[in-house]
Amino acid sequence: MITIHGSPISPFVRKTLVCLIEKGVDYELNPVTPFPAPESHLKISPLGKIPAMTDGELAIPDSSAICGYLEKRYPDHPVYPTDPADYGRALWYEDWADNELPKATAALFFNRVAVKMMKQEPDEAVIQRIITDVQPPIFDYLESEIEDRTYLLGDDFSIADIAITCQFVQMMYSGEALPAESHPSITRYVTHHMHRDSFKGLINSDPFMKLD
Ligand SMILES: N[C@@H](CCC(=O)N[C@@H](CS)C(=O)NCC(=O)O)C(=O)O
Repeated sequence: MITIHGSPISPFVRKTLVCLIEKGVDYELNPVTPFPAPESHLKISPLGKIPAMTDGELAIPDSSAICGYLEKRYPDHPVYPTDPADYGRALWYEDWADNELPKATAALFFNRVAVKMMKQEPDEAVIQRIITDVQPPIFDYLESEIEDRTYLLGDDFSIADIAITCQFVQMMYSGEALPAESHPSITRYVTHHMHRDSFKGLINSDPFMKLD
């Protein structure tokens, strides 16, 4: 049985759970929080981050490594494109969504919500700087990539759509709405994907917002 070690409110854990659900693979969740990670978690996740995955004796940390493993292990219902060019672009979007987009999205959750879990006060100046300075260039890039598309790559839902939607869900968990006025393509695209059964079930299990 696949076990995902981490908290479901992490966008990176959510990415692995959406992959598992899309592929119809059973899993269990071992709730681990990383601030700080327990000693036992470091054995399967040397950087102390979540998620990590175990499958029997096998341990793999990092959401991208986990999703790559799941794709090879469970090739039915693929979430990575087979076309080489689309595959390369999918890896790029996944990396961008995991490393650049969070500066504009998950950073709001961290500074508004996670800090309180760590018994600290949110810094409103930091939050405003993210909204006014950090978000525009990042959102502008994504808006121009999405245009009128439903899927970033071809006609299929892929890891690119999963990784990007995960980060916007995290932003919404901070109480921030999607940028409907300034970035209508992002808003339409994220709204569409977060209503997929895989995303909706996970979102409605978390305590932050409810979808019909
Ligand atoms: N590249 C990693 C990022 C994982 C990550 O940063 N997870 C956060 C929680 S959302 C974490 O564990 N942070 C703890 C830390 O950085 O020490 C992945 O994709 O799994």
